Amino acid sequence: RAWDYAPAPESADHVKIAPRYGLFIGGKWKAPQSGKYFATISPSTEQKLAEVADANGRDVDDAVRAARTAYDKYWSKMGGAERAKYIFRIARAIQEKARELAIVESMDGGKPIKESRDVDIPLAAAHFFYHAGWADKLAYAFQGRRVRPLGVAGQIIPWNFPLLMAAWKIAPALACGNTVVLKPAETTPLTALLLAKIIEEAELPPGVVNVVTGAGETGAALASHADVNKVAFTGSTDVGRKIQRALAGTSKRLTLELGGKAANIVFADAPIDQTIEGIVNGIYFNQGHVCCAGSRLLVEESVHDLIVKKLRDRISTLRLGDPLDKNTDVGAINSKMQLERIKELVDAGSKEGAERYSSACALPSKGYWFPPTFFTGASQSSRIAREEIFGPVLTVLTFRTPEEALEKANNSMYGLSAGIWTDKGAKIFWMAQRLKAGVVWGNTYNKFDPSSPFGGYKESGFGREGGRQGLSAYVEVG
Ligand code: TXE
Repeated sequence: RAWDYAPAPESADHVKIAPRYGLFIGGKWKAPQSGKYFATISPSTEQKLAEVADANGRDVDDAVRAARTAYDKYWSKMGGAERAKYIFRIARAIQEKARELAIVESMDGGKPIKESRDVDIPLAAAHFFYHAGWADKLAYAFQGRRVRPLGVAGQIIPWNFPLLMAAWKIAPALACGNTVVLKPAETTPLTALLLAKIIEEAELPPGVVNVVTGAGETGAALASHADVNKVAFTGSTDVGRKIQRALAGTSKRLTLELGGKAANIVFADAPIDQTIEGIVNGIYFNQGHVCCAGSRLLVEESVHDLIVKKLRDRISTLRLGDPLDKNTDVGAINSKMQLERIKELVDAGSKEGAERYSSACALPSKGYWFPPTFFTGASQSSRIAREEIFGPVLTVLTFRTPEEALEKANNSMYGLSAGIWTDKGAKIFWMAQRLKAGVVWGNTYNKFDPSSPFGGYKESGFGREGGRQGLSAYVEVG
């Protein structure tokens, strides 16, 4: 495990977060041209962690120019084996700093340390290792065809898996010979900035990776910059649409990874206790801030009451609180704004007549918190059954036949992922063939691997990240 590599700090007191971070452009740390900084706070304490540069259009311009120069001068000229060495170095450095990265991730974003420690950081390292392996095998990956990089990639990422999303974006871009300007989310910029430090220490040629921090305007300036060849975005469906509109009529390549409302489908013959764990993991992992969260539970009618009872018992044992406590199961909601969104949809659920159950855990007085919650008796057309809540809130629906389960599961504007629980393998395959979802899990949930392509159908976006398919987003094949 990546965790085992890290000799360093035991607690937040040992982690060095600088009081202020500039922009990482052309291999140097620069002050923003406007002179403006914004605070990033810990959502579990509401304390300021650091000030972070607010990049404007001119900073974005500098970053894109640096990326272009690095592309022309170094990166596009380098052989794949040489690029691989740099990417391996980044992977190793993430492992060496795993503990520090995990702590900062949990402080800045609110997620439980056992998740950042065992999932986010090791997977981020794994993503760089995996793509380092492809860097000198691109011709093979595309059956001996001529493979060329695209140029400068503008990458905009969200706040739910800050370091992991940076890895998902940067690793394939570099492996394929592109250079990068990355814009992290404004509520969770710190681990992307620590990654920039790692990249600096790994001595990548200056400008191969640039990090510009800021809010939506910074992202918009990056996406629409004339000298960016490829835009990769993970975030809300609304912003995804805005980016699509901004790019219409340009020759830029685009991949979008947007929201979801995944069906987690439980048949009566499923192994019940394993399934309960899968349901809990599906929706309460990372406070439900997961685009592929199993947020619509479809249960075969005959086991509905049993599942609901067991779920109720199980969520009353989940420990909510300090993200840095390794016994914590449910951490803080990422931001005040996200907490408001969750509350609004939960209120709508109650108003629409669904029955709400929330675990009775005490909420800390400071910070942003929401207890693990589920709704029963909701109608298929209610807001809580259709809209992405992006919080620890599950909506339970029922079905009687596999056909009905399929029809309900596919009745969504989204199509990112789905889960199936049954003791019949054939049923899993039958459903998986027919589900309109990019990822389908059988008797498990939220399992990720860099070799598995991830991405959506319908309004969950287009393009794949990970696997050989993910490389296609960063190359011209001719
Ligand atoms: O996302 P935004 P928000 C969903 C989830 C959540 C909702 C809103 O349902 O409740 O979106 O979250 C940058 N041009 N997901 O408002 O705004 C922004 O700075 C370019 C699902 O936080 O989409 C950040 O870096 N960029 C999702 C990134 O976009 C812009 C993960 C994502 O923020 C921009 C996050 C613009 N005009 C939220 N405006 C998933 N798929 O996992 C903002 N940004």
